[in-house]
Amino acid sequence: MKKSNTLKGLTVAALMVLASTSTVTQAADPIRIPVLNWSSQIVMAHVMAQVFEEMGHTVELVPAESASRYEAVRIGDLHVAHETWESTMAIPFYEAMDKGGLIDAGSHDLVTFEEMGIPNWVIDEGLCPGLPNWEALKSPDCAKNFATADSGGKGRWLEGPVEWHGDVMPNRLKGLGIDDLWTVKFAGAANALWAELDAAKKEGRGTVIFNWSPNFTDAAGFTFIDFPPYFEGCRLENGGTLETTGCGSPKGWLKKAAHIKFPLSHPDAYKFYTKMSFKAPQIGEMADNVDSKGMSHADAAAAFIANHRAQIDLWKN
Ligand code: TMO
Repeated sequence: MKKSNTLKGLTVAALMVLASTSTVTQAADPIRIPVLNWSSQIVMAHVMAQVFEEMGHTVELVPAESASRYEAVRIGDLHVAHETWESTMAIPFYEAMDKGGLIDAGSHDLVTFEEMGIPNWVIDEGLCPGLPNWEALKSPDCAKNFATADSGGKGRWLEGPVEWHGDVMPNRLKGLGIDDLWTVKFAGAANALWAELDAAKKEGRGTVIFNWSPNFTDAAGFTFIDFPPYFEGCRLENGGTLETTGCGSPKGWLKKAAHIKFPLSHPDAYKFYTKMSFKAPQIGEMADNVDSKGMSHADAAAAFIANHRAQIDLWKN
């Protein structure tokens, strides 16, 4: 009995050393969260950072790029990829999982869509009769209402940054046989898409931009164009042909990826991460705090946490 008590005492002492060691380890090994270039992703990064700090962790917000961040998660340079959009990120996500080192930490509670579209006033003002059906874009009278100084007389589609989807949209125009009337320009960052909405409205010209849902524009009057239906492999970059690559975008999930060792290195943070599951209006709110209300990303995150404190606290337990 005495021996076992001593052992018990030793075990407790050992556990206390372990506990203090693991606290030191946490301080030395910050949780690394990627920061990309659209508002909800950045605000959610700050939400997680602020919550993890409340839990006693240190956090690093790491500038990252959309596709290559999955390899960074795989090898542990990043711990998470908290906004993984099926339509545009499923392939690098599954490739990293296949190589080993990246795990699926669950999905947010919503359906995603990423597509070219128009603000509703473009339809209301009759700048391209027949929209949102894509066939309206075959009309030269429509296309000319969407020309800009840099579009060579063609109608312009303003895509997101080229690193988001590469040639998907230029190939879409070719696949639809309307690349003689329309051309794609790439925005430098998401901000340029919202600036384009304002500029086109001021100039009274049509505009087609890449956009997504959930986003702050869900509440602001924006319509996605109806393209031929998506099917698995229709895009040129997924093995499709010129005949099929005119297909539109799929509806999809919004997943959370994690480095395989995150559950072991930061168990409580990982547990929060697996429970954290936002709904569409919450993603819209994160974006709206920045893109409509003009808050900094950190302030937008703090406001979001304050507005959803009970939910956040539930996920922390
Ligand atoms: C990945 N995004 C939401 C910008 O389309």
